[in-house]
Amino acid sequence: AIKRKTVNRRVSQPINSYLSVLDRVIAEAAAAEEARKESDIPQQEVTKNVWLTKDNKTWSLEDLDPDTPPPPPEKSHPFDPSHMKDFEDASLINNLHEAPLLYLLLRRFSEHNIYTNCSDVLISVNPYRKIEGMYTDEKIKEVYDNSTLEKPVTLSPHVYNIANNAYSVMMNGVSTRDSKENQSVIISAESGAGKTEAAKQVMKYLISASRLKNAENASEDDVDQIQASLMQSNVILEAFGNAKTLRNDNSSRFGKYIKLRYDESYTLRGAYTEHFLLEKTRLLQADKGERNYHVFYQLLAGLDDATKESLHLSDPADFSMLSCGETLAVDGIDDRSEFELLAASLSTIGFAEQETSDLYALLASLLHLGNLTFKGDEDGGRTTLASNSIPIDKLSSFLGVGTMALTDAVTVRNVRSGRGSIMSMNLDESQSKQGVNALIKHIYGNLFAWLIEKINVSNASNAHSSSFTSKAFVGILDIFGFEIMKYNSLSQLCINFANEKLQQQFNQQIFVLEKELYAKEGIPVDVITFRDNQAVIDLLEKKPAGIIPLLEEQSLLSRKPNTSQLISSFDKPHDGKHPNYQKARFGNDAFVIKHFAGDVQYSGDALIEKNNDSLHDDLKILINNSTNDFLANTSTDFKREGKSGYLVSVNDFTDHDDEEEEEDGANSKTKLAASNTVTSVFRSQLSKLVATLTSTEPHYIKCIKPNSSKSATTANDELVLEQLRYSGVLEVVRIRREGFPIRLSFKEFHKRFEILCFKDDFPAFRKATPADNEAAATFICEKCLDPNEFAHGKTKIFMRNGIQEKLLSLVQNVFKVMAVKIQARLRTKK
Ligand code: AOV
Ligand code: MG
Repeated sequence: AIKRKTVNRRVSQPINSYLSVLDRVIAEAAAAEEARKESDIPQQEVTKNVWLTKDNKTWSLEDLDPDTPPPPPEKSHPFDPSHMKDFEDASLINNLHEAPLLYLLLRRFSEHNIYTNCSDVLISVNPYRKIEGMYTDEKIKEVYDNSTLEKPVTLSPHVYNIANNAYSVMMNGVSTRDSKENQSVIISAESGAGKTEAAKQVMKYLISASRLKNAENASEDDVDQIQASLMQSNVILEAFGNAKTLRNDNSSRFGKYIKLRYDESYTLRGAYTEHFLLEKTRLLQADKGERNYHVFYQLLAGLDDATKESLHLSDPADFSMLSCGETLAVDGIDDRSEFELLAASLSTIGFAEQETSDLYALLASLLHLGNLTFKGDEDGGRTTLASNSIPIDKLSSFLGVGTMALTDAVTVRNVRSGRGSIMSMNLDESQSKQGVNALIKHIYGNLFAWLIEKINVSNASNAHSSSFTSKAFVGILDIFGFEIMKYNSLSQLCINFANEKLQQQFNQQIFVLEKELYAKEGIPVDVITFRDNQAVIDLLEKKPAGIIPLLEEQSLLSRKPNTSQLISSFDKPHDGKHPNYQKARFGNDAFVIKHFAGDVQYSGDALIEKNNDSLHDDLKILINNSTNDFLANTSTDFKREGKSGYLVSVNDFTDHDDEEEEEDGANSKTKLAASNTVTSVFRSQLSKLVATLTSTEPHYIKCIKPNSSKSATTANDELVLEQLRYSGVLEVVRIRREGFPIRLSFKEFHKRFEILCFKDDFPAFRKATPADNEAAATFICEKCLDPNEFAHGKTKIFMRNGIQEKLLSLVQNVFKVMAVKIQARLRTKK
C-alpha cells in the first residue's frame, strides 16, 4: 500500500472524503494483513467496500457491518483495491471513475510525477516549477534509443514518449493497426495548463530525433537551421499573439497547428503554421490586470528615442489601448530585451530593414488610432475627431490616406439605397468610435495573418534544401480547451464548438483502441457501444436550423440586431425538441447548450455585433486606396474584394452556402459577405483542421492545471476534476465502462477470488483444485456468474460493471461461514 504524500489541498467535500476514506482503508488493510499473518486465513486482497454515490454528494462506507447493503450499482461507483495502487497508466485501474483518477494524478503530482498515461492519452499536470532532469538531451536520447530497440521497454510516461510515438508511427506504422503516415499531436486544455510548453517540448523532441536519426548524414546543418528558424518564428508569434492575462503571464491568444514536414528519409525539412481565432477584442479592451499584445509594450520599451519621436510614441500610459488593463509591466518580463529578440528574429526570418520599420510604424498608427476621440455635433452635423498623441494629418500620412478621407471614412457612412443612389449619413460619436475600433481589429488581424504567411515562407524550406518534396508531417495542435465562464459569448461558442468537434474525433479514436484490445483478447467487439456527440454538433452547425447558421443569417440580415429576436429564432426549432438545447431559465436574451463537458449558458447580447466582423464599406475603400504599400500588402483581404466599392447591399443577400471554399473573390459577392462573419471564417478553418486531423494518426496530450495560483505545492480537487471532465478523459473512462470495464489477468483473478473455489462445498469445506490460474478463473466464473456477466479473453477475465462486487459479496459470505468454522475449530482445539 502506498502512502499519500501531503499536497496542500483545497478541500472539496465528496472527493476529499473519498480520499480520506481511502487513506483509512489503506491503514486498515495493513493492520488486517498483520492480523492475517497470525492466523491461517488464506491471503486476501483488501476487499473493503467504499462507495461514491454518483450524485457526488454523499459517501457511504460499508466497512464495519457486512450486512449493510451497498448502494445500488446504478447510483454508485464502487471501490476497488486497484484504486490504491500507483499505476503509471490510469487505465489499469479497475472500476475507474473520477475519484480514483483524481487520487492517482494528485498523488503523482505531489511526488513530481507530472505525467500519467490513461490508455494512449498522456495527462500532464502543470508542475509550476522546473523539474530537474525532465527535459534534458539525455532524456531525449533515452527515449529515442529505446524506440530503436527491437523490443522497446515501456518507459515512464513523458511528453517525449508521445512525440516519439508520433515520429515512429510516421516512419514505421503500427503493426496492429492500419495507421496513417501523417501524425497529429493534439494538445488541448484550459488557459495556463501548459499546452504551449508541451507543444514546445514535442517540437524539441522531434527536432532532436531527426538529428539523432541522421547523425551520420550531412543534413544536420539543415535541421539546425530549421530549429533556429522555428525558434525565431516562435518569438514573433508570441510577441504578436501572446499577452499577459490573469491566468497566464504569457497566454497564447490564438490557436495554432504547426506541421513539421519531413522528406523521403524522414529528415525534418520545414514547418508550416496555421492559426485560429486570434482574440482581437484584446486590442481595444483588456480586463483589469491584463495587457494588450506583448509587441506594443516591447515596441515602446525598445525603440530608440529618435524613432519613437518620429512615430510620436511615448509611454504605454499615454495610449488607451495599452493602459486600459491598468497593467503596464509584468514581473519577470523584460519588454526591452524581448524587443531586441523580436528585432533579431524579424531580421533572420527575412524582414528587410524597410519592412521592419514599416511594421513598427503600422503598430504605432494602431496605437494612435486607439487614442482618437470623437465629439458629436448636437444638430446632427459632422462628428469631429481629435487625438492627444498625434496630429490627425500626421496619422493620415502614416496610413497613406488623405486627412479628409480618413475623417470622412470614420464619421460618415454612405449607404446605397434600393434604387442604386447613394445616401450619406453622419455617424454619431459612438458609431464613429466603433468604426475606428473595427479598423484597428482588422488591420491587426490581417497583419497577424500576413506575419504567419511570411514565417511560413521562411520555414517552408531552407537554403540547403530548397527543393524537397514533403513526404509526411507531424502536426502539433495547441488549442484552447472547453470554457465555461460566468459570461459566455461568441468566443466561448466558437471554442466550445471546436472542442465538441475535437471530442468527437477523440472518442472515435479511443473507441477504436478499445475495440482493438477486445479483438486482441478474442472477445466480440459489439459489446461496447459508442455514444457520439453528433447531436450537439448538429445542433450547433447543421443547416438550416443550427445555432451557428441561424446566427450567421441574422448577422447578415438584420441592420438593427435584435437579441430577443435572435434567441427566439433559436428557441423555435429547438426548445423542448432538441435534447441538447434549453431555454435560459430567466429572461429571453440567453440560451443553454448541453455540451459533453457540461451545460453552458450563452448570452445572446451583442452576439450578432460580435459576429459581424466586417468593416463597413467606407473603411474598406479607405484602406484599399491607401498609398502605404505595407498596409496595402498586409491587407490583401480587402484587395480581394476589389475597388468597385459597395460590396453587397444586405438586401441582396439571399442564400449562402459557405461550405465550399471561396477561392476567387470576384465570382460571388454574396458569398463574400457571408464568409465575413467570425463564425463562418472559424467554421471553415475548423472544418479544414478537422479534415487534416482525420487524415492523420492522432496522439493526445491533456494538460491539467492543479490550482489557480500558479503554485507548485497546492492542488484544488474541484478545479482538477472539472478539467478532467472538460478534457474528455472521463469519456475514455466511460467508454471503458460500457463494455467489460474490469479486466483481471487469470493470475490476479485467481488470487483475488481463490476462496470462491470453496463455494459449493462449504459444509464439507473441500477445495476444488483446478490445474492453473486460467482453469481456476474459469471454474469460479462458471460457478458464480451468469454467462453474460463476464467474457473469457486470451489472458484475462473481463467483467461487466458491478460484477466484481457480486463476487466480492460472495467472498464475504464465504468468509463469514469460514470464520464461524475457524472459531469452532479453535474452540475445540482449546
Ligand atoms: P497554456 O499554453 O496552456 O496557456 P503555458 O504552456 O503557457 O500554458 O504554461 C503556463 C505556465 O506554466 C508556463 O509559463 C510555465 O511557467 C508553467 N509550465 C507549464 N508547463 C510546464 C512544465 N512542463 N514544466 C514547468 N513549468 C511549466 V494559454 O496559452 O494561457 O491557454 O492561452
Ligand atoms: Mg499557450
